[in-house]
Amino acid sequence: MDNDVDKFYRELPKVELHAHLNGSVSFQTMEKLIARKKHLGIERSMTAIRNDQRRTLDECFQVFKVIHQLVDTEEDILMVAKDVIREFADDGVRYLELRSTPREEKNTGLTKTKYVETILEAIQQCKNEGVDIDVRFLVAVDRRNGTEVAIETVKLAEEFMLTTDGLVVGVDLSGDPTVGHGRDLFPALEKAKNGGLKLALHLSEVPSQLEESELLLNLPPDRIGHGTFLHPEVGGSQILVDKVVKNNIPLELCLTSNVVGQTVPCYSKHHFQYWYHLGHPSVICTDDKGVFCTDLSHEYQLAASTFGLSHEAIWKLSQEAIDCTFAPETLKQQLKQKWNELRPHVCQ
Ligand code: 6MZ
Repeated sequence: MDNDVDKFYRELPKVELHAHLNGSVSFQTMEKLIARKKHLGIERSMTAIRNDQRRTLDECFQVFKVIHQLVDTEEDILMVAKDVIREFADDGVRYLELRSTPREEKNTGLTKTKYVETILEAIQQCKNEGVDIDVRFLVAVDRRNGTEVAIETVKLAEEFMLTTDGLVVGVDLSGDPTVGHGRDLFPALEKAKNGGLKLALHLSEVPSQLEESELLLNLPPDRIGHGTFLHPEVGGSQILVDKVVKNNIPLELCLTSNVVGQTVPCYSKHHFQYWYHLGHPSVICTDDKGVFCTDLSHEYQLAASTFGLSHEAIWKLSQEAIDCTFAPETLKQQLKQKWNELRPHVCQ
């Protein structure tokens, strides 16, 4: 990670809305996992991509497979989730929506229910330990696994939403965008929405998903992950943009991830520019801070330096992200108050 981040961005209170748990595992945590599982022969270089390197999206997805080998017990998940939450808090993140794909591992006896329970336990433990961050959880549907798994995952999310006093707030749709089609997942996502779960969907992360994006926008989702190829200038369409704007659906934008994964050619051509200038709600996020060797302060600084944004504009961006969260209204108000209290110190 680039430690060369100005004090302003570190101290800026931040909201993180797009963070995949296993993609967010830091160097330090990875060392602990590798030491626990020496027999796997996994080296550090196989679990992260330096942010000055470039990879195909497919190569990025190979990295997740390696990380999943290292994180396959309840003990691992508890450690990883607690470390990730503490690291976001240390980086000035005051509200975090973490997402992860429930996995079962026959070898270790891990079940999907236990997987989610363990992450919720990590959130609770961090809270009890006084870590200064509010955390909510999104249950991830991996698009590669098709209709039945999607329905099963949504059921799991619904059960947890009803029993966890608001910790589970929604469902994410993610996974390799070149595999599977949204039409097969539509019924599950619709069921989630009707059941009161919020929807954060990866949309148009790669080109040629126009038809899928148009279909999924009819749900409509509550937030969009990436949305890289929605607008006409990159092969998307005005119809898609109009739908997003009409429904006021915030975008979760991850600069480093998109440039390293080469879905965007360079920082200055990132679609943040397009949506920000439309005045559309756009939230800066990390995606996979461990894999892409970044953190949220760095991403804000990157947005500022690339697009010439003042501290005032960055403050506004971070504050407006509060309204894009899936937090209840009372918590949104508390967060806004926290931002107001911190402002004189951060913007002095
Ligand atoms: C789509 C992504 C992603 O769920 O095991 N994931 N899905 N696009 C991306 N852009 C780079 N980055 C991560 O975290 C890892 C999983 O998150 C999804 C993939 O399904 C990946 O396997 P969890 O915690």
